[in-house]
Amino acid sequence: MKEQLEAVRQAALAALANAETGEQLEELRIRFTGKKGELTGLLSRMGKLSPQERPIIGQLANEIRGAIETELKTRKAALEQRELAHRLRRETVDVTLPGKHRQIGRQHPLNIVLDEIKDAFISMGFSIAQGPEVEYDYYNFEALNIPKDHPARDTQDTFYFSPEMLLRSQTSPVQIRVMEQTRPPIRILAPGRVFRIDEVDATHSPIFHQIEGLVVDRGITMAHLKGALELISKKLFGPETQTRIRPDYFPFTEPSAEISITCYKCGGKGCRLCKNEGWIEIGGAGMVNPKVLELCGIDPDIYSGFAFGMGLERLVLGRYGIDDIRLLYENNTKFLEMF
Ligand code: 2NL
Repeated sequence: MKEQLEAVRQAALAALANAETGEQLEELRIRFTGKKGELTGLLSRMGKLSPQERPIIGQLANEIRGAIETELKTRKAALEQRELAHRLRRETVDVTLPGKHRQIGRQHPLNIVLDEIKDAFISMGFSIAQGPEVEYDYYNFEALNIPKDHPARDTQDTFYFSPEMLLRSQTSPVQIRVMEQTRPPIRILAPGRVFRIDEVDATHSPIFHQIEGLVVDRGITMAHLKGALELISKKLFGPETQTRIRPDYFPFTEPSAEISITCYKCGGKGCRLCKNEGWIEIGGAGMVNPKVLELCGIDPDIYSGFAFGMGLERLVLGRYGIDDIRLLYENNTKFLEMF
């Protein structure tokens, strides 16, 4: 029995010395000192021993159990220590390595200018209005006093889905919808994508952006229109900028005007950009045609309004001196990084 116990001690200590993982240690613990382990197995046969031998063997068995348990603990601590050292080495941060370059996106020039315009109008009490890009012929033309046989329809080559439905060719339908649904006072800015059949070239794209504005209240006059345009022009192009309105024609406004500002390149002296005019046209405007107000359920005897429309791309091209509209849609990062 004594030899058998010693054999267990030898086997256990040798196996423990070779154990490489926590799981292996746990297996060995069960195998040698567990309830059904080798040591317990031997001790269960102690009943067969003589009364003289029993205490001696019992003491030896306890000593061996103690030795195995101590070795288990020592080995476990050593393995944990080794694992920790390993992890520390593996997770060391080399603070001398160069940082990873992350390319950060930036705002598109169309959005830079659009945000400035929105902010300027919001500061004058306007709200931003939106509407569908797929529109009814009624909202895009009819309600704007452009009847089916009106010449204005020839000049606007529109994408039609059916005789009733189309891709909006301006953002005016957004404002028609607002006028139908709200009672004055109305002060809205309607920026958005619009669509016209056009060949792509340096100055044309079938998809582009328009910004329209509308104010309807009692006593609104052309002076309010001029004031709003002056303010936005100075904010966008600098405090020296002057604004000019001259007669024009749109079916949805009466009277109608074209809007120009002093050339932001030469300041009005005349240069290549403004074709020696000193002025650059930025859009059109006018007093909302009383027929349009009436169609929207607003009494033109009580209310009047002004409206204007500008092309966003033209403003952006001029502002940054970009000579090709296609650059705005290609999303070439070398180009976009310049803003
Ligand atoms: C331009 C000219 C303009 C409007 C748009 C408008 C909208 C409603 C009623 C009356 Cl709901 N008018 N919009 C008025 C005058 C001119 O746009 O050259 N746009 C690029």
